[in-house]
Parts: sequence; C-alpha cells; structure tokens
Amino acid sequence: MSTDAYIAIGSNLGDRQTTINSAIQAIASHGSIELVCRSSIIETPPVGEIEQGAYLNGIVQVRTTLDARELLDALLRIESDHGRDRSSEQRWGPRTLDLDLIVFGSEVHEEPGLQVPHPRLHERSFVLVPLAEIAPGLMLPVHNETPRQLLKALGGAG
Ligand code: A4P
Ligand code: MG
Repeated sequence: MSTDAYIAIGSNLGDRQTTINSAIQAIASHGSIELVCRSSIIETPPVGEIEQGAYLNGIVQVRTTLDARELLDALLRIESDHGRDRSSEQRWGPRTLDLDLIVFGSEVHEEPGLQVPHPRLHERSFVLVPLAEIAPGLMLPVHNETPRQLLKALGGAG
C-alpha cells in the first residue's frame, strides 16, 4: 500500500539552490519513495522573530510505502546529510535544510516527534503558496480546507 505525502523544503544558509536540488535528489533516490511532483522554488522573506537571511522554499509530492514515522526519519536523515546540526541552532533560526512533513495521506498524528498535518502549515504562506501550485484542490486533513482557501484566510500575511 502506498501513501501520497507532501514535504516542505526550506533553506537559508549556504548554497540554498544546490542544497535543495540535492535534497530532492536524495528523496527521489530513496528505495521506498517515489517523487511525483515538485513545485517552483520561491524566495521568501524570513518569518519569525529571529533576524536571518531570505529562504528558498518549495514543496514536493511523493508516493511512499513507508509509514509516516519512517518517512519523517528518512527526511531527518537527509537533513543531517546536508549539514543540518540541530545541536548548534536556534528554534526557527537559520538552517541549511529544513524538511517538514506537511501532509501524509489523510492521516492525523499528534505524538511526540510526529505531528501531521504540520501544526503551523495554515500560518505559513511559504508552505501554502507552493502547495497551492501543485495541489490546489487538496483537502487538508484537520482543516478540511484546500491550500487556496487557507491562503485566502491568511490574507497574504505570514
Ligand atoms: N517533527 C514532528 N512532526 C514533524 C513534521 N510533521 N515535520 C519533529 C517535521 N518535523 C516534525 O523540527 C523539530 C522536530 O519536530 C523534529 O526533530 C521532528 O522530529 P525542526 O525542523 O528542528 O523545527 P523547526 O523547523 O525549527 O520548527 P518548525 O515548527 O518546523 O518551524 P518552521 O515552521 O519550519 O519554521 N521563514 C521562511 N520564509 N521560510 C521557512 O522555511 N522556516 C522557519 C522554521 C522559520 N521561518 C521561515 C522558514
Ligand atoms: Mg522543520
């Protein structure tokens, strides 16, 4: 059985485009993950209190036989392979690579280390804009709204 999932990609340290290309390559070459579709990569101003450089953000759609936790573990491994060092960084601070599991089929997880759909997706236009590009009609679990509807509710802010 396979599940369609959406992964948000962000980078604001180092060679951002090269890191993102390489991360997508790593996702696509995982034996249990098939890359279905990728959004445009957009430059976005940093969101949050911390002063930091602009991000490149995008979304990929994948199809996988992994379960949600196995997929997130694979993503965290790809992050650390791309120089992400959580021990030396601030929450919401700059990072070489951030891979967030945004949606995993229609599943809802609220467990330590696994929250899906991502708890802040509806507040983040850097997630919703690329998601609306590749999946405008996707009905998001919990919210029961599409990326386009959530963007409208956000009113262009965030
Ligand atoms: N974790 C649990 N559920 C998930 C999930 N669905 N996806 C756990 C990813 N990780 C999940 O993650 C902390 C822990 O959450 C992980 O160890 C994982 O086991 P993290 O990536 O270290 O935390 P974070 O990314 O700092 O926090 P979070 O809440 O993901 O924040 P955001 O929203 O990613 O904020 N501005 C722009 N323009 N673009 C950005 O991409 N990103 C951030 C980070 C701030 N400002 C930004 C951007
Ligand atoms: Mg993250």
